Amino acid sequence: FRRTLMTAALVAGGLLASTGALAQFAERTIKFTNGVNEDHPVGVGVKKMQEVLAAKTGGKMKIAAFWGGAAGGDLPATQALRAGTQEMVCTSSSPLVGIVKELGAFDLPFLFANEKEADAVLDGPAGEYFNKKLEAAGLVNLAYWENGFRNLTNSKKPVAKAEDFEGVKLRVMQNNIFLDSFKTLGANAVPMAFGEVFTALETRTIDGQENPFVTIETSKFSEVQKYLSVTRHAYTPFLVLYSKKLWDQLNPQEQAVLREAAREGQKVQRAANRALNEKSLANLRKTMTVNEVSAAEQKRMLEKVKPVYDKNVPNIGTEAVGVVTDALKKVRGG
Ligand code: TK8
Repeated sequence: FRRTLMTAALVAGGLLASTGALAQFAERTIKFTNGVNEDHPVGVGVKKMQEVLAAKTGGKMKIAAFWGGAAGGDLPATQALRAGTQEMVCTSSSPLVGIVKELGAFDLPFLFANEKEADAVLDGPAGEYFNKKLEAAGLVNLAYWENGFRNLTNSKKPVAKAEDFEGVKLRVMQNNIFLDSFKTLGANAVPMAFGEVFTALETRTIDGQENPFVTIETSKFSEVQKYLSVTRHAYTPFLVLYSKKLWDQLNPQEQAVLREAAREGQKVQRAANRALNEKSLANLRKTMTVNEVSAAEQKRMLEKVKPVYDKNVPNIGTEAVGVVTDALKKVRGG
């Protein structure tokens, strides 16, 4: 009997403690937008965030997610975050170079060789360096998630060597380094928001685009593209951003639980993305003509875009590029 009483007292105490803790959280519905569809692994990451928030705040903090660009593109959403009219966006780093020029470091072609390098750079002090720059621009980066290594699709021909870019009208992100890179490779590169890409491909306004396998599949570009060339020319991370203006209105407990949720989300999002990568490629093979680009040809492409480095590194900032290349040296054991 004493034991039961004690247990009851402990349970009551625990409940009280957790009710007390819950009082720290206000009822909030956080608007989260992004350009990919819900079946992209970003969906897995957001679901995890929702679960963590539900468990830790007793359902008080919620995320309302909008998919497929239904609530607008990444760049306007990011501006809404800066203005304090929207809480969250998951966006590629690339369209944000007009806001934080240092992010251009991630757009330099053939910078990362594999996911291990990307994780080491992004989750270490280098990632922190960019987080500080983002914060100064009104954006709190809760975590780096993964879009993946980018590959080329087009409706005209297999691209196996640098010369094959000639005559391909290619959508690039709204990013001067991508624009320069693909122009230098010989393509007719046109900047365009992600939300316009499917229709532009379908109507043949453009011949091609470049994105990771999983994004190509989940955004259904494979339905309107014939050739997939495995170039792996860039790894542009996803940023999971929160409006600094609105962040500053949260209390430390709310901030901590959001950071935790984004980190938990990162684990499952990256794992899902990597598990899906090969599966997506296999699915794309069913309808597309796939060619691998040899290491030697990737190297020739890199040599051809060398002037893009020379021209853009000063604009990005030698400090920012140095932060990334130093971190890369470290992970490469140099
Ligand atoms: C999704 C975008 C997209 C990006 C692009 O919102 O624009 O090509 O790679 O995946 O962030």
